[in-house]
Amino acid sequence: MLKLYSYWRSTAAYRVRIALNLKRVAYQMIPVHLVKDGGEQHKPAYRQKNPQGLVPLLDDNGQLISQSMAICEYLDETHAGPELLPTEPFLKAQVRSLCQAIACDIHPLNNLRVLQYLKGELEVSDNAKNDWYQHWIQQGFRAVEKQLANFATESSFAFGNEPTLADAFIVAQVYNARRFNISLDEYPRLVAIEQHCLTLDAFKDAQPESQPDAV
Ligand SMILES: N[C@@H](CCC(=O)N[C@@H](CS)C(=O)NCC(=O)O)C(=O)O
Repeated sequence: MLKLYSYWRSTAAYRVRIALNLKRVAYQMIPVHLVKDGGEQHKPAYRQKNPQGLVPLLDDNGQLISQSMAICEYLDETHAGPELLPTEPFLKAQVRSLCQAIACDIHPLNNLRVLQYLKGELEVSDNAKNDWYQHWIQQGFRAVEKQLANFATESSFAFGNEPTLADAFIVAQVYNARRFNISLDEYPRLVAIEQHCLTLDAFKDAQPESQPDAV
């Protein structure tokens, strides 16, 4: 059975849990506590598996895959079921473009280790750290909201009539923004997609608070 190294509050692991559920793939979840005792992701046993010291990490019968986008695409290619990346090239490019806007340009700036570095080594105040978080989320969300608006569709999903990786990445990142009390008033499309997706079991069951390691 597939194993997923995950942490309940990890935005990147949340994306993969949604993808696994959408594909209806059974998996064993192995919790990696990112905070306790300085973070299990830094322990040699985990670093051996993922030298980046980040979750998620997928173990497919001993074959290890890091990076949520790579894992999601691997799952899509190796399992039957609904396509998480559309076949039509333009639509597929739109999905990848939105996922990368989130995974490459928004999320890394607000990752745990970045916030810890700001607070620790650089000794910035809590207010300055929160300003940093808000600045990058809002700049990123404004662009993504516009990108979605430019893609005229009647669908409740980001692109096309079925959920794709774009929806998984949006739902996880909006969860993260809510956690940090970011106002979402400027992003009606992002919120509408999130609310619609969260009516579906695949998304609901992947929610952080539903995970066995949630505290
Ligand atoms: N680009 C990576 C990001 C992975 C990542 O940043 N994971 C975070 C949790 S969301 C993490 O493990 N953080 C641990 C740390 O910052 O020490 C992906 O998409 O998988």
